[in-house]
Amino acid sequence: RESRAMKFQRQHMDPDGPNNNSNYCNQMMRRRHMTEGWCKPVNTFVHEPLVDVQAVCLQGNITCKNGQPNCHKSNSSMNITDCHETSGSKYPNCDYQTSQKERHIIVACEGNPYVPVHFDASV
Ligand code: PAX
Repeated sequence: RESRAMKFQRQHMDPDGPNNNSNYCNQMMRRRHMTEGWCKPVNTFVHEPLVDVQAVCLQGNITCKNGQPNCHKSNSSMNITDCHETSGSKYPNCDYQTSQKERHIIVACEGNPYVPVHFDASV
């Protein structure tokens, strides 16, 4: 079955994106299987090389939103796209607003190797 590390990559990594169109989130949320069974309400895609996102696990250690101690904030800002479900979205017709940003990302890391498994926030 899919590991937590692989699930993070499926849900949050798009190094070659974004494709610069307002339909990005509608396409990607579906293509990456986040509109099956429900519409995932908020999801961020990171447009940086995987090695650079994995390296965040070695950067500033902070407390996560849930109180766990395994979050890390990127030293640099990164190119990201936030996908937010619109008010008119209704499963199975999941509809998203696409917003491109440059932000520091905060991820939770686990395991050996110590790699990203959860996207906590962007700041
Ligand atoms: P997840 O299910 O929250 O975490 P996500 O990051 O894609 O998925 P499994 O076995 O899958 O249940 N894990 C942790 N979770 C939270 N906090 C810590 N410290 C932690 N350490 C390990 C994926 C797995 O990581 C494990 C956790 O147990 C899961 O294991 O955000 C909800 C979703 O929205 C995304 C991020 C979350 O999805 P919430 O409620 O935390 O705010 N999301 C949210 C986003 O992509 N972008 C955003 O800006 C925000 C705010």
